[in-house]
Amino acid sequence: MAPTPSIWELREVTETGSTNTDLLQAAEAGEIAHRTVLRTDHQTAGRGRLDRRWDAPAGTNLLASMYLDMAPSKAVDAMHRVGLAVVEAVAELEPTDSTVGLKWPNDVLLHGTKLAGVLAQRSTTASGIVVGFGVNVGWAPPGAARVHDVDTSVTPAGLLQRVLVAFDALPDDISSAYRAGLQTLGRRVRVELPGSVNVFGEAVDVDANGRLVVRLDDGLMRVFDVGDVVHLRSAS
Ligand code: BT5
Repeated sequence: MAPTPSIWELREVTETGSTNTDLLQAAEAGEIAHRTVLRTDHQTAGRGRLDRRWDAPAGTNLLASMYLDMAPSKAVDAMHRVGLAVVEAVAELEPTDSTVGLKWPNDVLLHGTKLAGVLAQRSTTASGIVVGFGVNVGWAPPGAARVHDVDTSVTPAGLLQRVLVAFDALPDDISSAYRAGLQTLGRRVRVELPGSVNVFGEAVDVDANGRLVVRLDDGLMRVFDVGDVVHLRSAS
């Protein structure tokens, strides 16, 4: 029988390579159920997008992944849900929640700097989606934010509970919530593309597939499904 929506199967380990990799392997071995969450205190090979690294000293930050047994076409929706859940969980801590938001495609920003990253991965052999999230709680690298900047009482395990509750409280259709939380819209941006190509313009929309629509400086409208965005000054 499928678990009821409020049930998460929570697994915790002291150290591992990457919680995303672990859940992908478990999915491929048929060993996990929908809504399994793995949290660790330390990753020795934490992954970002495009094979970049995700760093955190042992015991300082929230490092977790969830396995969702849903169609691959839902991967973008699932990734957006996790980003929004982190935004909601952190906004609850702060009196001025407008300072927490998203940068396309799915970074969580606190006071304009990166607080959390989300990495969605699909197995080539198993069904379902793994969505990992790293939230800086007690430590952040230079130029990034951490939850302890606004609330020093938060623990990684406590924040995970808040994120899961916020995830379950999201509506079925999150498109308007995602757009409302996306601080990229209306901003002048630099989009850094693979191959060290940069383009400049105004981020005007997100389409139904989660792609960013940018009006480039030459007036051309272009959509991006990959790339790193840098927020420049406000476009207005
Ligand atoms: C991300 O990638 O932002 C996705 C990060 C997902 C991490 C979680 S942790 C649990 C789960 N298991 C994993 O193995 N991964 C997921 P990206 O947008 O590519 O950002 C990576 C870049 O952010 C790096 O190249 C660094 O420049 C920077 N970075 C690394 N660690 C950081 C941190 N703790 N805070 C802010 N920036 C960081």
